[in-house]
Amino acid sequence: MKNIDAFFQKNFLWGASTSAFQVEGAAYSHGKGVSVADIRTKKKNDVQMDTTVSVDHYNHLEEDVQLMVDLGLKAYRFSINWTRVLPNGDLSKINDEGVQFYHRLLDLLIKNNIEPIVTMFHFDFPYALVEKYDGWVSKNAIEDFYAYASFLIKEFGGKVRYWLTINEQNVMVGQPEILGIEDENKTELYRKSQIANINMCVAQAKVFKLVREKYPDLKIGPAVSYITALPENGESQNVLLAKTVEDMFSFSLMDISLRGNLPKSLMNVLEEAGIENYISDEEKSILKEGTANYLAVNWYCTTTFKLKGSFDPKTPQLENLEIVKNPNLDYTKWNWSFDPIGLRYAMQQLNDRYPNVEIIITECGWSEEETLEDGQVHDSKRVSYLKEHIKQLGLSIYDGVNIIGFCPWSFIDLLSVNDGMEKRYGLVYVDRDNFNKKTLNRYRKDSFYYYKEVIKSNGKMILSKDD
Ligand code: BGP
Repeated sequence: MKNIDAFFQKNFLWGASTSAFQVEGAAYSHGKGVSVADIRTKKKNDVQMDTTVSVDHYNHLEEDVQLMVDLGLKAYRFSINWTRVLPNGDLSKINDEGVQFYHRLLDLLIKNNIEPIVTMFHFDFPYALVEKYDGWVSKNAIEDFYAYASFLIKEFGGKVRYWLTINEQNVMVGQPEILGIEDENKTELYRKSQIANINMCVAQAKVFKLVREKYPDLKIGPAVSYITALPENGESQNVLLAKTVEDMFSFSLMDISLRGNLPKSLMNVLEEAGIENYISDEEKSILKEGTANYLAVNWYCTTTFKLKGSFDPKTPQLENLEIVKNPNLDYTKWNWSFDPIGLRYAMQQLNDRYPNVEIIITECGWSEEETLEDGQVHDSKRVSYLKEHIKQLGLSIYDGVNIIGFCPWSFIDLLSVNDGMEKRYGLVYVDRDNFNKKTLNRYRKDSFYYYKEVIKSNGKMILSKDD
Protein backbone atom coordinates (compact mmCIF):
# COMPACT_ATOMS: atom_id res chain seq x y z
CA MET A 1 0.00 0.00 0.00
CA LYS A 2 1.39 3.38 -1.01
CA ASN A 3 1.37 6.82 0.60
CA ILE A 4 0.99 5.65 4.15
CA ASP A 5 2.48 8.92 5.30
CA ALA A 6 -0.38 10.80 3.74
CA PHE A 7 -3.24 8.82 5.27
CA PHE A 8 -3.82 11.23 8.11
CA GLN A 9 -3.56 14.80 6.89
CA LYS A 10 -1.03 17.06 8.60
CA ASN A 11 -3.63 18.93 10.62
CA PHE A 12 -5.72 15.85 11.46
CA LEU A 13 -7.78 16.55 14.57
CA TRP A 14 -6.56 13.96 17.06
CA GLY A 15 -8.93 14.61 19.92
CA ALA A 16 -10.87 13.13 22.81
CA SER A 17 -14.44 13.65 24.03
CA THR A 18 -16.55 14.31 27.11
CA SER A 19 -19.94 15.83 27.84
CA ALA A 20 -20.81 18.41 30.46
CA PHE A 21 -23.10 16.59 32.89
CA GLN A 22 -20.90 13.50 32.77
CA VAL A 23 -17.76 15.31 33.93
CA GLU A 24 -18.44 18.72 35.41
CA GLY A 25 -20.26 18.18 38.71
CA ALA A 26 -21.36 21.45 40.39
CA ALA A 27 -24.84 20.63 39.13
CA TYR A 28 -26.68 22.60 41.79
CA SER A 29 -24.25 25.42 42.50
CA HIS A 30 -22.46 28.38 40.89
CA GLY A 31 -25.72 29.68 39.45
CA LYS A 32 -26.51 26.62 37.35
CA GLY A 33 -30.13 25.61 36.74
CA VAL A 34 -31.37 22.04 36.92
CA SER A 35 -31.37 19.87 33.79
CA VAL A 36 -33.18 16.69 32.82
CA ALA A 37 -29.85 14.88 33.17
CA ASP A 38 -29.62 15.95 36.83
CA ILE A 39 -33.18 14.88 37.57
CA ARG A 40 -32.95 11.65 35.63
CA THR A 41 -29.79 10.56 37.37
CA LYS A 42 -31.21 11.53 40.77
CA LYS A 43 -34.37 9.55 40.06
CA LYS A 44 -32.32 6.43 39.67
CA ASN A 45 -31.65 7.03 43.33
CA ASP A 46 -28.06 5.94 43.17
CA VAL A 47 -25.15 7.93 44.48
CA GLN A 48 -23.35 6.60 41.43
CA MET A 49 -25.46 8.54 38.98
CA ASP A 50 -25.46 11.79 40.87
CA THR A 51 -24.27 14.72 38.80
CA THR A 52 -23.56 16.81 41.92
CA VAL A 53 -19.92 15.78 41.70
CA SER A 54 -19.53 13.65 38.55
CA VAL A 55 -15.73 13.72 38.24
CA ASP A 56 -15.52 17.31 39.45
CA HIS A 57 -14.12 18.74 36.23
CA TYR A 58 -15.61 22.10 37.25
CA ASN A 59 -13.03 22.33 40.04
CA HIS A 60 -10.21 20.56 38.17
CA LEU A 61 -10.33 22.64 34.99
CA GLU A 62 -6.66 23.69 34.83
CA GLU A 63 -5.40 20.24 35.84
CA ASP A 64 -7.59 18.52 33.24
CA VAL A 65 -6.49 20.82 30.44
CA GLN A 66 -2.86 20.25 31.46
CA LEU A 67 -3.47 16.52 31.03
CA MET A 68 -4.81 17.22 27.52
CA VAL A 69 -1.66 19.17 26.78
CA ASP A 70 0.51 16.31 28.10
CA LEU A 71 -1.42 13.89 25.92
CA GLY A 72 -0.69 16.06 22.89
CA LEU A 73 -4.34 16.55 21.94
CA LYS A 74 -5.02 18.61 18.84
CA ALA A 75 -8.75 18.84 19.58
CA TYR A 76 -11.11 18.52 22.54
CA ARG A 77 -14.78 17.77 22.07
CA PHE A 78 -16.93 18.80 25.01
CA SER A 79 -20.42 20.19 25.57
CA ILE A 80 -21.76 23.35 27.10
CA ASN A 81 -24.18 22.68 29.91
CA TRP A 82 -27.30 24.52 28.72
CA THR A 83 -28.49 25.37 32.26
CA ARG A 84 -25.05 26.49 33.43
CA VAL A 85 -25.33 29.30 30.91
CA LEU A 86 -29.10 29.84 30.90
CA PRO A 87 -30.43 28.52 34.25
CA ASN A 88 -34.07 28.75 33.15
CA GLY A 89 -33.34 27.41 29.68
CA ASP A 90 -34.46 30.64 28.02
CA LEU A 91 -32.95 34.11 27.82
CA SER A 92 -34.81 35.30 30.95
CA LYS A 93 -31.58 34.87 32.91
CA ILE A 94 -27.92 34.57 31.94
CA ASN A 95 -25.50 33.05 34.45
CA ASP A 96 -22.34 35.04 33.96
CA GLU A 97 -20.30 32.71 36.16
CA GLY A 98 -21.21 29.81 33.86
CA VAL A 99 -20.36 31.84 30.75
CA GLN A 100 -16.98 32.74 32.25
CA PHE A 101 -16.27 29.10 33.08
CA TYR A 102 -16.47 28.21 29.38
CA HIS A 103 -14.41 31.26 28.41
CA ARG A 104 -11.70 30.06 30.81
CA LEU A 105 -11.80 26.58 29.30
CA LEU A 106 -11.71 27.90 25.73
CA ASP A 107 -8.87 30.32 26.48
CA LEU A 108 -6.80 27.52 27.96
CA LEU A 109 -7.45 25.28 24.95
CA ILE A 110 -6.62 28.00 22.45
CA LYS A 111 -3.47 28.96 24.32
CA ASN A 112 -2.35 25.34 23.97
CA ASN A 113 -3.34 24.97 20.30
CA ILE A 114 -6.16 22.54 21.06
CA GLU A 115 -9.11 23.00 18.69
CA PRO A 116 -12.40 23.11 20.59
CA ILE A 117 -15.28 21.08 19.14
CA VAL A 118 -18.35 22.18 21.06
CA THR A 119 -21.72 20.45 21.44
CA MET A 120 -24.62 22.72 22.31
CA PHE A 121 -26.99 20.14 23.73
CA HIS A 122 -25.78 16.80 25.08
CA PHE A 123 -28.62 15.10 27.02
CA ASP A 124 -29.05 18.02 29.46
CA PHE A 125 -32.30 19.76 28.48
CA PRO A 126 -33.37 22.48 30.97
CA TYR A 127 -35.85 21.01 33.44
CA ALA A 128 -37.63 24.37 33.82
CA LEU A 129 -38.75 24.07 30.19
CA VAL A 130 -40.11 20.57 30.77
CA GLU A 131 -42.21 21.99 33.60
CA LYS A 132 -43.19 25.04 31.58
CA TYR A 133 -44.38 23.43 28.35
CA ASP A 134 -43.42 19.73 28.24
CA GLY A 135 -40.04 20.36 26.60
CA TRP A 136 -39.44 19.09 23.08
CA VAL A 137 -43.05 17.95 22.72
CA SER A 138 -43.85 21.64 22.26
CA LYS A 139 -42.83 23.87 19.35
CA ASN A 140 -41.75 26.41 22.00
CA ALA A 141 -38.61 24.33 22.43
CA ILE A 142 -37.62 25.17 18.85
CA GLU A 143 -37.50 28.87 19.68
CA ASP A 144 -35.70 28.37 22.99
CA PHE A 145 -33.05 26.13 21.45
CA TYR A 146 -32.57 28.63 18.65
CA ALA A 147 -32.20 31.49 21.14
CA TYR A 148 -29.71 29.45 23.20
CA ALA A 149 -27.69 28.44 20.13
CA SER A 150 -27.62 32.00 18.78
CA PHE A 151 -26.44 33.20 22.19
CA LEU A 152 -23.61 30.62 22.21
CA ILE A 153 -22.45 31.49 18.71
CA LYS A 154 -22.45 35.19 19.48
CA GLU A 155 -20.65 34.72 22.79
CA PHE A 156 -18.12 32.04 21.81
CA GLY A 157 -18.12 32.08 17.98
CA GLY A 158 -14.84 33.98 17.93
CA LYS A 159 -13.17 31.12 19.83
CA VAL A 160 -14.96 28.05 18.48
CA ARG A 161 -14.90 27.03 14.82
CA TYR A 162 -16.41 23.52 15.10
CA TRP A 163 -19.94 23.35 16.48
CA LEU A 164 -22.33 20.47 17.04
CA THR A 165 -26.01 21.17 17.56
CA ILE A 166 -27.54 18.11 19.23
CA ASN A 167 -25.81 15.00 20.49
CA GLU A 168 -27.47 11.74 19.46
CA GLN A 169 -30.95 13.01 18.80
CA ASN A 170 -31.70 9.51 17.50
CA VAL A 171 -30.71 7.89 20.81
CA MET A 172 -32.82 10.35 22.79
CA VAL A 173 -35.87 9.73 20.61
CA GLY A 174 -35.45 6.00 21.25
CA GLN A 175 -35.01 6.59 24.98
CA PRO A 176 -37.33 9.60 25.50
CA GLU A 177 -36.82 9.85 29.27
CA ILE A 178 -33.43 11.35 28.41
CA LEU A 179 -35.43 14.26 26.96
CA GLY A 180 -37.67 14.41 30.02
CA ILE A 181 -40.59 12.86 28.09
CA GLU A 182 -42.59 10.27 29.98
CA ASP A 183 -45.97 8.66 29.46
CA GLU A 184 -47.41 5.42 30.77
CA ASN A 185 -49.29 4.89 27.56
CA LYS A 186 -46.84 3.36 25.10
CA THR A 187 -48.59 4.64 21.97
CA GLU A 188 -48.71 8.14 23.37
CA LEU A 189 -45.05 7.96 24.40
CA TYR A 190 -44.14 6.96 20.84
CA ARG A 191 -46.20 9.80 19.40
CA LYS A 192 -44.59 12.34 21.74
CA SER A 193 -41.08 11.12 21.02
CA GLN A 194 -41.66 11.47 17.28
CA ILE A 195 -43.03 14.99 17.75
CA ALA A 196 -39.89 15.78 19.71
CA ASN A 197 -37.85 14.28 16.89
CA ILE A 198 -39.41 16.61 14.32
CA ASN A 199 -39.10 19.64 16.60
CA MET A 200 -35.41 18.96 17.14
CA CYS A 201 -34.89 18.60 13.38
CA VAL A 202 -36.49 21.99 12.75
CA ALA A 203 -34.62 23.60 15.66
CA GLN A 204 -31.22 22.45 14.47
CA ALA A 205 -32.03 23.34 10.85
CA LYS A 206 -32.73 26.91 11.96
CA VAL A 207 -29.30 27.00 13.58
CA PHE A 208 -27.63 25.50 10.48
CA LYS A 209 -29.35 28.20 8.43
CA LEU A 210 -28.18 30.94 10.77
CA VAL A 211 -24.58 29.73 10.49
CA ARG A 212 -24.74 29.37 6.70
CA GLU A 213 -26.10 32.90 6.31
CA LYS A 214 -24.24 34.84 8.98
CA TYR A 215 -21.17 32.88 10.04
CA PRO A 216 -19.72 31.32 6.87
CA ASP A 217 -16.38 30.59 8.57
CA LEU A 218 -17.94 28.26 11.13
CA LYS A 219 -18.53 24.55 10.82
CA ILE A 220 -21.76 23.17 12.18
CA GLY A 221 -23.27 19.70 12.12
CA PRO A 222 -25.23 17.15 14.10
CA ALA A 223 -23.59 14.42 16.22
CA VAL A 224 -25.39 11.28 15.13
CA SER A 225 -25.13 7.85 16.66
CA TYR A 226 -24.51 5.51 13.76
CA ILE A 227 -25.78 2.07 14.70
CA THR A 228 -24.12 -0.09 12.08
CA ALA A 229 -26.46 -3.04 11.79
CA LEU A 230 -25.40 -6.53 10.76
CA PRO A 231 -27.86 -9.27 9.82
CA GLU A 232 -27.88 -12.40 11.95
CA ASN A 233 -27.31 -14.46 8.80
CA GLY A 234 -27.24 -14.08 5.04
CA GLU A 235 -30.97 -14.56 4.50
CA SER A 236 -32.33 -11.71 2.41
CA GLN A 237 -35.00 -10.78 4.92
CA ASN A 238 -32.34 -10.37 7.60
CA VAL A 239 -30.14 -8.30 5.32
CA LEU A 240 -33.15 -6.12 4.54
CA LEU A 241 -33.93 -5.86 8.23
CA ALA A 242 -30.40 -4.63 9.02
CA LYS A 243 -30.62 -2.05 6.26
CA THR A 244 -34.00 -0.85 7.51
CA VAL A 245 -32.63 -0.42 11.03
CA GLU A 246 -29.84 1.79 9.67
CA ASP A 247 -32.27 3.80 7.53
CA MET A 248 -34.71 4.38 10.35
CA PHE A 249 -32.33 4.89 13.18
CA SER A 250 -29.33 6.67 11.72
CA PHE A 251 -29.69 7.64 8.07
CA SER A 252 -33.04 9.38 8.45
CA LEU A 253 -31.44 11.93 10.78
CA MET A 254 -28.33 12.26 8.63
CA ASP A 255 -30.48 12.71 5.49
CA ILE A 256 -32.45 15.52 7.10
CA SER A 257 -29.31 17.20 8.40
CA LEU A 258 -27.23 16.93 5.24
CA ARG A 259 -29.78 16.78 2.41
CA GLY A 260 -32.58 18.79 3.97
CA ASN A 261 -35.39 16.42 3.13
CA LEU A 262 -37.64 14.10 5.11
CA PRO A 263 -36.77 10.61 3.91
CA LYS A 264 -39.48 8.06 3.23
CA SER A 265 -38.30 5.92 6.15
CA LEU A 266 -39.12 8.79 8.51
CA MET A 267 -42.41 9.63 6.80
CA ASN A 268 -43.48 6.01 7.40
CA VAL A 269 -42.69 6.38 11.09
CA LEU A 270 -44.57 9.68 11.35
CA GLU A 271 -47.58 8.17 9.61
CA GLU A 272 -47.53 5.27 11.99
CA ALA A 273 -47.48 7.70 14.91
CA GLY A 274 -50.39 9.61 13.35
CA ILE A 275 -48.43 12.87 13.00
CA GLU A 276 -47.60 13.00 9.30
CA ASN A 277 -49.07 16.52 9.07
CA TYR A 278 -47.39 17.88 12.20
CA ILE A 279 -44.62 19.56 10.27
CA SER A 280 -45.72 22.73 8.46
CA ASP A 281 -44.72 23.74 4.93
CA GLU A 282 -42.74 26.61 6.36
CA GLU A 283 -40.80 24.20 8.57
CA LYS A 284 -40.16 21.96 5.58
CA SER A 285 -38.51 24.85 3.79
CA ILE A 286 -36.40 25.58 6.88
CA LEU A 287 -35.16 21.98 6.67
CA LYS A 288 -34.28 22.55 3.01
CA GLU A 289 -32.45 25.81 3.56
CA GLY A 290 -30.70 24.80 6.78
CA THR A 291 -28.29 21.96 6.23
CA ALA A 292 -25.10 21.01 8.05
CA ASN A 293 -21.65 21.60 6.60
CA TYR A 294 -19.97 18.58 8.21
CA LEU A 295 -20.96 15.39 9.98
CA ALA A 296 -20.01 14.18 13.44
CA VAL A 297 -20.45 10.49 14.02
CA ASN A 298 -20.53 8.60 17.30
CA TRP A 299 -19.48 5.06 16.48
CA TYR A 300 -18.60 2.31 18.96
CA CYS A 301 -19.38 -1.02 17.37
CA THR A 302 -21.58 -3.03 15.07
CA THR A 303 -24.84 -4.49 16.36
CA THR A 304 -26.23 -7.75 15.08
CA PHE A 305 -29.99 -8.03 14.61
CA LYS A 306 -32.29 -10.98 14.42
CA LEU A 307 -35.83 -11.11 13.17
CA LYS A 308 -38.50 -11.97 15.70
CA GLY A 309 -41.81 -12.77 14.07
CA SER A 310 -42.69 -11.14 10.77
CA PHE A 311 -41.27 -7.94 9.42
CA ASP A 312 -42.54 -5.48 6.89
CA PRO A 313 -39.98 -2.78 6.05
CA LYS A 314 -42.81 -0.42 5.11
CA THR A 315 -44.21 -0.44 8.63
CA PRO A 316 -41.31 -1.73 10.69
CA GLN A 317 -42.18 -2.71 14.21
CA LEU A 318 -39.19 -2.40 16.51
CA GLU A 319 -40.71 -5.10 18.74
CA ASN A 320 -39.88 -7.53 15.97
CA LEU A 321 -36.17 -6.94 16.35
CA GLU A 322 -33.84 -8.73 18.65
CA ILE A 323 -30.21 -7.85 19.28
CA VAL A 324 -28.06 -10.95 19.36
CA LYS A 325 -24.41 -11.69 20.06
CA ASN A 326 -22.28 -12.17 16.99
CA PRO A 327 -20.23 -15.34 17.55
CA ASN A 328 -17.33 -13.83 15.60
CA LEU A 329 -16.84 -10.87 17.89
CA ASP A 330 -15.67 -10.03 21.41
CA TYR A 331 -17.95 -8.02 23.68
CA THR A 332 -17.71 -5.66 26.64
CA LYS A 333 -19.50 -6.62 29.83
CA TRP A 334 -22.32 -4.41 28.53
CA ASN A 335 -22.55 -6.26 25.20
CA TRP A 336 -20.92 -3.69 22.92
CA SER A 337 -18.86 -5.46 20.29
CA PHE A 338 -15.22 -5.10 19.25
CA ASP A 339 -15.44 -4.84 15.47
CA PRO A 340 -12.83 -2.53 13.88
CA ILE A 341 -13.53 -3.66 10.32
CA GLY A 342 -17.13 -2.67 11.01
CA LEU A 343 -15.82 0.87 11.33
CA ARG A 344 -14.28 0.80 7.85
CA TYR A 345 -17.53 -0.61 6.47
CA ALA A 346 -19.49 2.14 8.25
CA MET A 347 -17.22 4.89 6.87
CA GLN A 348 -17.64 3.56 3.33
CA GLN A 349 -21.41 3.53 3.76
CA LEU A 350 -21.34 7.17 4.83
CA ASN A 351 -19.14 8.24 1.96
CA ASP A 352 -21.32 6.42 -0.56
CA ARG A 353 -24.42 8.16 0.77
CA TYR A 354 -22.92 11.62 1.37
CA PRO A 355 -19.97 11.79 -1.03
CA ASN A 356 -16.95 13.59 0.30
CA VAL A 357 -18.70 15.05 3.35
CA GLU A 358 -16.21 16.00 6.07
CA ILE A 359 -16.49 13.56 8.95
CA ILE A 360 -15.24 13.76 12.52
CA ILE A 361 -15.62 10.70 14.71
CA THR A 362 -16.76 12.34 17.93
CA GLU A 363 -17.17 9.18 20.02
CA CYS A 364 -15.57 5.75 19.77
CA GLY A 365 -14.42 3.77 22.76
CA TRP A 366 -14.14 0.67 24.89
CA SER A 367 -15.67 0.34 28.37
CA GLU A 368 -14.33 -1.69 31.29
CA GLU A 369 -14.65 -1.98 35.03
CA GLU A 370 -11.27 -0.83 36.28
CA THR A 371 -9.30 -0.36 39.47
CA LEU A 372 -6.11 1.42 40.25
CA GLU A 373 -3.03 -0.68 41.03
CA ASP A 374 -0.04 1.25 42.39
CA GLY A 375 -1.19 4.35 40.62
CA GLN A 376 -1.52 2.54 37.28
CA VAL A 377 -4.27 1.13 35.09
CA HIS A 378 -3.23 -1.49 32.56
CA ASP A 379 -6.12 -1.14 30.11
CA SER A 380 -4.67 -3.36 27.41
CA LYS A 381 -8.03 -4.05 25.76
CA ARG A 382 -8.60 -0.32 25.28
CA VAL A 383 -5.10 0.01 23.81
CA SER A 384 -5.87 -2.68 21.27
CA TYR A 385 -9.32 -1.15 20.59
CA LEU A 386 -7.61 2.15 19.78
CA LYS A 387 -4.94 0.51 17.69
CA GLU A 388 -7.31 -1.56 15.57
CA HIS A 389 -9.89 1.18 15.10
CA ILE A 390 -7.35 3.84 14.19
CA LYS A 391 -5.86 1.43 11.68
CA GLN A 392 -9.27 0.96 10.04
CA LEU A 393 -9.77 4.70 10.10
CA GLY A 394 -6.52 5.16 8.18
CA LEU A 395 -7.66 2.55 5.68
CA SER A 396 -11.00 4.35 5.33
CA ILE A 397 -9.12 7.51 4.41
CA TYR A 398 -7.23 5.40 1.86
CA ASP A 399 -10.67 4.30 0.56
CA GLY A 400 -11.45 7.96 -0.05
CA VAL A 401 -13.52 8.86 3.00
CA ASN A 402 -13.00 12.46 4.06
CA ILE A 403 -12.25 11.91 7.76
CA ILE A 404 -10.72 14.98 9.37
CA GLY A 405 -10.74 14.06 13.05
CA PHE A 406 -11.00 11.33 15.65
CA CYS A 407 -12.13 11.91 19.23
CA PRO A 408 -12.30 8.73 21.28
CA TRP A 409 -14.78 8.47 24.12
CA SER A 410 -13.64 9.45 26.60
CA PHE A 411 -10.82 11.77 27.54
CA ILE A 412 -11.32 11.04 31.22
CA ASP A 413 -13.40 8.58 33.27
CA LEU A 414 -16.91 9.98 33.63
CA LEU A 415 -20.45 9.05 34.60
CA SER A 416 -21.80 6.57 32.08
CA VAL A 417 -25.32 7.44 30.94
CA ASN A 418 -26.83 4.30 32.45
CA ASP A 419 -24.08 2.71 34.52
CA GLY A 420 -22.41 5.40 36.58
CA MET A 421 -18.72 5.01 37.40
CA GLU A 422 -18.76 1.28 36.97
CA LYS A 423 -18.45 1.53 33.22
CA ARG A 424 -15.23 3.42 32.47
CA TYR A 425 -14.03 4.66 29.09
CA GLY A 426 -11.35 7.21 29.98
CA LEU A 427 -7.74 7.58 28.93
CA VAL A 428 -7.36 9.17 32.36
CA TYR A 429 -8.50 7.33 35.49
CA VAL A 430 -10.42 9.19 38.21
CA ASP A 431 -10.17 7.93 41.75
CA ARG A 432 -13.81 7.67 42.76
CA ASP A 433 -16.30 4.86 42.60
CA ASN A 434 -20.04 4.53 42.50
CA PHE A 435 -20.73 5.23 46.12
CA ASN A 436 -17.65 7.07 47.30
CA LYS A 437 -16.15 10.32 46.03
CA LYS A 438 -12.68 9.29 47.26
CA THR A 439 -9.81 11.61 46.29
CA LEU A 440 -10.95 12.42 42.72
CA ASN A 441 -7.26 12.32 41.80
CA ARG A 442 -6.34 11.77 38.16
CA TYR A 443 -4.03 8.99 36.86
CA ARG A 444 -2.83 8.33 33.31
CA LYS A 445 -3.83 4.88 32.07
CA ASP A 446 -1.71 2.79 29.66
CA SER A 447 -4.06 3.91 26.86
CA PHE A 448 -3.10 7.53 27.59
CA TYR A 449 0.57 6.80 26.90
CA TYR A 450 -0.30 4.73 23.83
CA TYR A 451 -2.59 7.36 22.30
CA LYS A 452 0.04 10.03 23.00
CA GLU A 453 2.52 8.13 20.80
CA VAL A 454 -0.11 7.67 18.09
CA ILE A 455 -0.75 11.41 18.02
CA LYS A 456 2.96 12.19 18.02
CA SER A 457 3.50 9.98 14.96
CA ASN A 458 0.31 11.31 13.29
CA GLY A 459 -0.99 7.75 13.16
CA LYS A 460 1.98 6.43 11.20
CA MET A 461 3.11 4.03 13.93
CA ILE A 462 -0.10 2.03 13.42
CA LEU A 463 -0.03 1.75 9.65
CA SER A 464 2.92 -0.44 8.80
CA LYS A 465 3.89 -1.05 5.19
CA ASP A 466 2.79 -4.71 5.40
CA ASP A 467 -0.88 -3.84 5.90
C1 BGP B 1 -23.31 7.96 23.83
C2 BGP B 1 -23.40 9.27 24.54
C3 BGP B 1 -22.36 9.52 25.56
C4 BGP B 1 -21.79 8.30 26.24
C5 BGP B 1 -21.69 7.07 25.37
C6 BGP B 1 -21.51 5.77 26.10
O1 BGP B 1 -24.61 7.53 23.58
O2 BGP B 1 -23.33 10.34 23.62
O3 BGP B 1 -22.81 10.52 26.41
O4 BGP B 1 -22.16 8.12 27.52
O5 BGP B 1 -22.77 6.91 24.50
O6 BGP B 1 -22.72 5.29 26.60
P1 BGP B 1 -22.87 4.79 28.08
O7 BGP B 1 -22.52 5.91 28.95
O8 BGP B 1 -24.29 4.37 28.22
O9 BGP B 1 -21.93 3.64 28.19
